[in-house]
Amino acid sequence: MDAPTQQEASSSAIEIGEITKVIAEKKGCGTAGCGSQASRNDLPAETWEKVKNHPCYSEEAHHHYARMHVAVAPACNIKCNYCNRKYDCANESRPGVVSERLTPEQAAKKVVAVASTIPQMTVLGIAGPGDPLANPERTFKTFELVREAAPDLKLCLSTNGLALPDHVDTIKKFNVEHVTITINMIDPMIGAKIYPWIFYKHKRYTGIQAAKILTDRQLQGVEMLDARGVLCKVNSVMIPGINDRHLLEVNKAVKSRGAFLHNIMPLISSPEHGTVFGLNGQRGPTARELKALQDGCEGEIRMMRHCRQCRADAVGLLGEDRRAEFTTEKIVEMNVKYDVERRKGYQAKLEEERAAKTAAKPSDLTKRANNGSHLKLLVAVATKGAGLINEHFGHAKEFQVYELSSGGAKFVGHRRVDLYCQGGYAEEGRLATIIEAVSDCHAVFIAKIGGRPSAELIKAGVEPVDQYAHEPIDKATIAWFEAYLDRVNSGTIQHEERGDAAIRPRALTSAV
Ligand code: CLF
Ligand code: SF4
Repeated sequence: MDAPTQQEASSSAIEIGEITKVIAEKKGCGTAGCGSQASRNDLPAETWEKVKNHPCYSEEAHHHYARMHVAVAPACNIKCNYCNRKYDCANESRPGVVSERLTPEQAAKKVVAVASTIPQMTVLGIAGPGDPLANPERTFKTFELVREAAPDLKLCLSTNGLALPDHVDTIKKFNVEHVTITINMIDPMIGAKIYPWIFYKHKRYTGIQAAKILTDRQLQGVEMLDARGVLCKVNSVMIPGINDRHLLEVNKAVKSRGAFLHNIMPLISSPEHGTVFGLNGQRGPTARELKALQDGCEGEIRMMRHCRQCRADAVGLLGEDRRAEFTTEKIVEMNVKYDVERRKGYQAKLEEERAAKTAAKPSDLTKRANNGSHLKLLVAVATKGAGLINEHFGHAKEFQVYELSSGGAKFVGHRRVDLYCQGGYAEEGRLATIIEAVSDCHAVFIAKIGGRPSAELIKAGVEPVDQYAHEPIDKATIAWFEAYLDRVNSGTIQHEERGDAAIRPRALTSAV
């Protein structure tokens, strides 16, 4: 992605200022259970049961539980300017990736194979490669087959919402407990800049008329899901200069209609993706702009910040890519028996470990809250999952970003990076872009790091921290933050505010 121009940068500074004002008016996000970091005590028991092991609906769960998508839905009924239909639906998928299309029968076989191999895989989602509800027969047939073969899996789908009101009862019938709608606007004037056309009731609509129909159907869909007790997540693509400020209104509108969670994702646009926005130079937001908007929305509704804009055929923990283990060829050769009891046993053990970690948190947080510091800073963490600092700098495909304050360690996003180590050799050309991606952080936590990247991070003012290798992220980052405050208080170091970091579009050749 190109860096913002001076004009763009100054206009975004105004936006960040405006959004900060909104946060101040709302007195920040002090409410318990705010964000998808909600825990057992913040939610009604019935809702907690639905989200506790869904990696997208619970930030904490995404460290432990996996999801998979099956690409059974090729057609789409609308056109988004950030999508190139040669590729997958960009509403829940990065542009520039293509999935192998499956029949419902092939999909069900794949689900059984994956869930038998990965016992922490708890959710089957259908998110494309087109719109699942523009392909209702294939989508619901897949759900039917999976329901029979793997009854303990949660079912999930993601849609643009145009056809949703026609299918809400079927969604309920198949016990699909989680539905995502991508809502980028509630103002048709803005919608006309995002959607050139829709196809509705055998007719093509364009411009404001198309956007009006789409927004009415989407908001109706949110209300209908809420009335039937189906958890609704809203995804929004942040498009600077088009819908960025407007997403504050979208946030209020979906909250008032019963949406459970709001996921604001950055536009990923690059000319090589061949999308309208990619070709006309529309930029995506910077990390700082995205965070400011997410912070501004947070008092209204739980915000999701750990989305990986994954593929329509994604398999594994969020941010992990295990598709290569489950190609059609490999699945034919696999001799699997779906064992619900074994899966339950594995997950029960996982829950025990998770409960132990949660029980250990309050004393850490109480200690922090007593410190009285007003400082807030970001740190980046290299992790393979399980909530641990367990990845080497050179092997990290992404860094998870935490905001540290007297309130504790709060997950606020992630930064994708290209691998520094490839086949045992360091790719020196990549080091600068990796450091740029975490340049707004005060420290990077890693299990191990080499001399050169360590020296370059220090030169960039980012502290490499490897003394907490394989320890829990919360505990380690809080301990480091305490030591940091001591260093500031004793005058050993001076606290400095950090600038912005870029969110770069992912290279077309990247594996995840
Ligand atoms: Fe898939 Fe989406 Fe269900 Fe999750 S993804 S259909 S809710 S199971 Fe999750 Fe992937 Fe983000 Fe989607 S990280 S793109 S939000
Ligand atoms: Fe592309 Fe998805 Fe939009 Fe359809 S709904 S045009 S597949 S991004």
